[in-house]
Amino acid sequence: VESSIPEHMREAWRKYSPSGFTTKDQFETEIVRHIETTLARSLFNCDELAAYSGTALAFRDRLIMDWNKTQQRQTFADQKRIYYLSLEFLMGRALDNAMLNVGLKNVAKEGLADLGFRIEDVINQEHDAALGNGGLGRLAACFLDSMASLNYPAWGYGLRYRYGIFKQEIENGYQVEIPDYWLDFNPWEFARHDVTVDVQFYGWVNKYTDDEGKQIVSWQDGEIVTAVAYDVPVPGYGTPTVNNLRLWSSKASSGEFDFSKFNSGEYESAVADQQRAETISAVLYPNDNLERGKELRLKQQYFWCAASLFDIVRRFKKTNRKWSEFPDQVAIQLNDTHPTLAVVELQRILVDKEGLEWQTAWDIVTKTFSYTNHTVLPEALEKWSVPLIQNLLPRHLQIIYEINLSFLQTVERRFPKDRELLGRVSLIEESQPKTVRMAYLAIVGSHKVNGVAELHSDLIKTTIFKDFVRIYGPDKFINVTNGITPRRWLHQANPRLSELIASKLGSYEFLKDLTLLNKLEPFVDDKEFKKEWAEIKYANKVRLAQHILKTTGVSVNPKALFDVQVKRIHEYKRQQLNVFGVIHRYLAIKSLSSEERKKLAPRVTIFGGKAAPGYWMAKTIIHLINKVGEVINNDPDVGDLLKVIFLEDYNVSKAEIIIPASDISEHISTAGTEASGTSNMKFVLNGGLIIGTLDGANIEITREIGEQNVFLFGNLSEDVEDLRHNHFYGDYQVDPELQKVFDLIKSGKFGDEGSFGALIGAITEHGDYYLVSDDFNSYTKTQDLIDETFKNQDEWVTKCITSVARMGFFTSDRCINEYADTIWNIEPLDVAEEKQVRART
Ligand code: OAK
Repeated sequence: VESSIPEHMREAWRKYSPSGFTTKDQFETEIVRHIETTLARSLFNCDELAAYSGTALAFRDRLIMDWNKTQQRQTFADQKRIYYLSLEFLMGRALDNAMLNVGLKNVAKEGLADLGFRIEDVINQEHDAALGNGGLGRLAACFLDSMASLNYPAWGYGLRYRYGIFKQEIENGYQVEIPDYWLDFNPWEFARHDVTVDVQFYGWVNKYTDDEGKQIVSWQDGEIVTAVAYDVPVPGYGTPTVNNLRLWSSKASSGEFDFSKFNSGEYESAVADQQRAETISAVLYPNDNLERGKELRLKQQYFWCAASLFDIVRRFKKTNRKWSEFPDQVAIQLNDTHPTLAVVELQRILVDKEGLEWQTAWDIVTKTFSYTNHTVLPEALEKWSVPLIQNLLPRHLQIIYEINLSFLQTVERRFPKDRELLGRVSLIEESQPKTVRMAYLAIVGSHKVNGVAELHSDLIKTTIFKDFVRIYGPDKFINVTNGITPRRWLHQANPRLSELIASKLGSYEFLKDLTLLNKLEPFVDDKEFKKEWAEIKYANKVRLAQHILKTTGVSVNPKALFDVQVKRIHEYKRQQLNVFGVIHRYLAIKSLSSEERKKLAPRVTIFGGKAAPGYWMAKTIIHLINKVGEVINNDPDVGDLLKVIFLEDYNVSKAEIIIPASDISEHISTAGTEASGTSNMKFVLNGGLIIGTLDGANIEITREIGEQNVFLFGNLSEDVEDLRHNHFYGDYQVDPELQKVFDLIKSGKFGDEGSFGALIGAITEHGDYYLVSDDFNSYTKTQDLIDETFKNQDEWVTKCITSVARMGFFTSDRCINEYADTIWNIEPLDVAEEKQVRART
C-alpha cells in the first residue's frame, strides 16, 4: 500500500525531518533520550547493555535517514538494480561498523566517556548476527559492504532465522551445541508488517483451455504461509549510500489461518498450524559444504525465493515497462544453488500469471540470472528428490521437466550422435528416487556461471561442468576471485595497523582503493616504521593471550610464534593434519635434552571452528585437539615451547580479535578441494604470513605477494587423482613419522583410543582420501622452515610488510566491480551531490 504526501504539504515534512547528530553533544542528547524513553531506564540503572542499546538506537536513527534517502534516490534514478540472493548472511556485529562507516566513532567514544562508559565495553555487548555457517555466508556480508560502499543500487535477500548458527561450548573436550536465540533485542532490523507476500505450498495443478482457446494453468489449493519483510540497513563506508538487506520471516497467513478453529474448541490444532508456519524461518541449517535433502530445507528455499521474486516483480511493475525490459532493470545473482528455485519461479510468474509465451519468458529468465558455484565437493551439490518436489511444488516440477525437455532437445540437435551426453547433462538424475540436479538447473537458467578463484573456476570447467562447457562454449563460465572488505577486516579489526598505514600513505583513502597499499613498499627499510609495525602485532597478541587466559585458563607467552587455524572443521580442510603435526612436534621436544630444547622456537598453536552437529568425524577432530592440548599444556618438559589451544565458539567477532594476532595461519586443504578460502586474505592483510597448499586463492595470493613470502607445501591438485588411486592399487605405506604419531595416539596417551582409531583408520585403512600421509613430510618440514625464519624477526617483519603492500587485489570492491562489469552490466549511482565530508575516526 503506497501513499504519498501531496506536493504542497511537503514543505512541513522537509522542515521537520530530523537531520541526525554530528557533534558529541548531539550524540549524548540522542543516547540519553533513547535510554530514558525507548528503553525506560535512567542513570540509576544504566548498565553496559543499556549503554549499548542507546548507542545502537542513536546510530540506527542516523542510518535510517540515509537509508530513506538512498531508496528515494535509487527509485528516481530508475537504473538497473542487483539482487543478491543468499540463504546466509554472516554479518557479525553492526555497531562498530556503523560508527566507522558514518565517520562518527570518535564522537561516540567521547560521548560515551562523558556518560561513564568505555566504547570497547559497549561494543562488546552486541550479539553477533550469525545467519551463516562459514565462507559462503561471510562472503555475502563482505559483498553487501562493498556494494554499498561503491554506491551500487543493490539489495540482499535472505531469511530471518530465529536461531542463527549454534553457539559452541566445549565440555570435557567435546563440542556441545547451544541454540543461538539472537532476536531478544535487535535494533538493526525494521519489521515491515505492511510488506508481506503469501507463499503457496502443496496443492495440485489444473490445466484447461479457456473460451478463447488459450491454455490456462493454475496451481490450486494447498496451504499458504505469509512472508513478512524485515529490513536491515547496510551502510557504505564514507558515502551516503545505505542499501537494504531484506530478510523474510514466516508466519501463518491471516487469510488462511482458521480462526474459527479457536472458537470450535480446536485451540491446540490451531496453535499447531501457526507453529508449523513459523517453523519455516526458525533455524539456519548448520551444515557447511554438505546438503542433506530435508523437506523443511526445501520449504525454506521456496518460501524465500517466492517472496523475493514477488517483491522484485512488484517493484519492476511500478515502472510500467514492457516485460522485455526486465533484464535491463533487474540482475539476480544466485549465491550457490540454494536459490535456484527462483529461476523456476520467475518462469512460472511470466508464463502462468503474466501470460507470456514460454520462449519469450525463458529468454527473460536466462538474461536475468547468473550463478556462483562455491564448492566442488560432491556431498555439497544439491539434488532434490523428484517425489519431494512433486508433493511440495507440483507446478514447479512440471516447469522443471519442460525446461529439461527443451534443453535436451537443443543438446540433441547439436550433438546428434552422443546419446550418453543427454543422460549425463539431464536436469533429472535417473536414480532411485529420481532427483533434480540443482547445479545443472542453475547453469541452464543463467547467462553466466562463475567460480570463486582461478584454480576453482578451471576445475569446475574440466570436471563437474565439463559437458556444459562443450554445450554452451567457454564464455559462459568465468572466474571472479573472492575478496574481503578492508573496512571490517583491517580498519575495524585492527585499528592501530590501519592508523599506522594511514600515517604513511597520508590518508585513509586505501580503505576505498586497496591497491594504494603498494605505496607501503618503500617503507620496508624504515626502522622506526618496522618497530611500530612489530609493536602493533605484539599488542594484538597480548590481547589474544588475555582472551585465551580468560576463556581457557591457559597462560600463553605472547612472544611465542602464534600459529592459527580457524575455520569450519572439515576433513578436507585438514585440521587433523595440523594436530598430527602438533603431536609430531611434541614427540620431537620430548626426545631432546633440556639443553637442546633451549634452542627451539616457542609456539602457540590455536584452533577454532565449529563442526556440523551430525558430522561425527569433525567432532572427533575437535575432541582430539582438546585432549592433545590437555596433555601438552600440562607437561612440565614442554613449558612455553608448545601450547595447544582450542578457542570455543569461533564467530565473526572472535575472528576480529584472532586474525590480527596471528604470525602464521594455516590454509592446508587437500589441493583442489577449497574453492577459494577468504580467511587466507584476512590474515595476510593483517600482517600475518600463511602456510598453505597450492589450493584456492592461496595460489593467487602467492602470485601477488611473491613466493618468498608464503610457506607452500604439499602435492598439487593435478596429482591428487593418481595418488588416491595408488592408495588402493599401489604399494601404500603410511609416512613413518606419521606412524609414530599414530602409535602415540593408540597408546592411549590422549585417552579415548576408540574414537581416535577411526581418524587413524581413515588414513591407514580407508584410502586416505584427503592425502594426509602424502603431505605429512612436506608439511612438517615447512613448519621447521617457519621456525627458522621466525627467529630472524627483522626478515619476518619485512615479509609481512611486503605482503600487506601487495594485497590490494583481494578487496571485495574489486570483486564487486568485476561482477558489475562482466555479469550484471550495472553502473554505480552518482552520489556526488549528496556526498558530505565526514570526519574520519
Ligand atoms: C557452503 C554450503 C554449500 C556450498 C558451499 C559452501 C561454502 O561455504 N563454500 C565456501 O565458499 C567460500 C566463498 O566463496 C569459499 O571461500 C570457500 O572455499 C568455500 O568452501
